[in-house]
Amino acid sequence: MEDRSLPTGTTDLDQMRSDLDAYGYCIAKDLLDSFTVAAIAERLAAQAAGERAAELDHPFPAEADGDHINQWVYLLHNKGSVFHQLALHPTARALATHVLGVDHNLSAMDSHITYPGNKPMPLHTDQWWMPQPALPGERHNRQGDLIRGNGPFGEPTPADRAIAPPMVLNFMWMITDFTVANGGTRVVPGSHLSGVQPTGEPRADEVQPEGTAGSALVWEGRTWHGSGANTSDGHRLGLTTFFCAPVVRSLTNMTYGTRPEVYDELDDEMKRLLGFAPWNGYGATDEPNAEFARPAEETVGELS
Ligand SMILES: O=C(O)CCC(=O)C(=O)O
Repeated sequence: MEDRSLPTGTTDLDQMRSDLDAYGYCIAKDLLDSFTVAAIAERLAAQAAGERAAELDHPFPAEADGDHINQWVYLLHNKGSVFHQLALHPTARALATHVLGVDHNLSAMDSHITYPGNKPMPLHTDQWWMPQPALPGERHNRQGDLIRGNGPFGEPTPADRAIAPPMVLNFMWMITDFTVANGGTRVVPGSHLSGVQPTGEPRADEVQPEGTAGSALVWEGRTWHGSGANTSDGHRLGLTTFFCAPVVRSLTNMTYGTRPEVYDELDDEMKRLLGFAPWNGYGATDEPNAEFARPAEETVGELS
């Protein structure tokens, strides 16, 4: 029987915020109209097919060892201006602001396409790299020594000591319907408050929220999650606008990876999201207070 106390699809922003706070995820319903969904689906499917045909496709997400079936399409902002509206969408930005603060960046904008016969992803969090808080006198974890998949492990129940805050937010757009059958994302409700990492194994307490194309499943960086097995006869188009706090290194190298002809067409807000604007001096090139970092060819080189 459906647990009515868990988040269900909503168009109410306050409900989304409170679901994120209480459960670590929410379902934002009906954000895109059917014409927009169709335009995005068409561009994405064509891009994915093109990358497969050119043998430039990426079947191996870091979290899903040995999955030769699913496909990731990276750096979508280079692959069609139709995708930009997703990163700039007011609901995505409002929830990124709720969790990360007014200043946040786009860490990645990728698609994860689950095809029939795939393997489900092991449960993981998107901020396995975040050190645990340490009490005075306790030895801290050195951030640069942390390794994906190395824990600390535990149960997804509320911690009895301080835990780290969320530093990233994953906004997974459903470009097709997300169903249990086609590999919709699994999440473990409440796991964001545990302060520990999942071992990767499936769990009895995971849930797999379903939603219609044009909606989004949103989870914060500490929430245990992973994609599902696609047992259907169709593909699932998922598109993630993944946001991070401004001092966090982005998952995809957005500034180096932005194609010059795409950069020339970006508006200032998209440039800021992609990390071209310094944040309190971080991310600057030669002028910490410049509105936007200057590209290498405009910076000062060796002088005498
Ligand atoms: O594709 C999915 O359903 C989940 C993707 C995921 O786990 C991730 O982006 O971290």
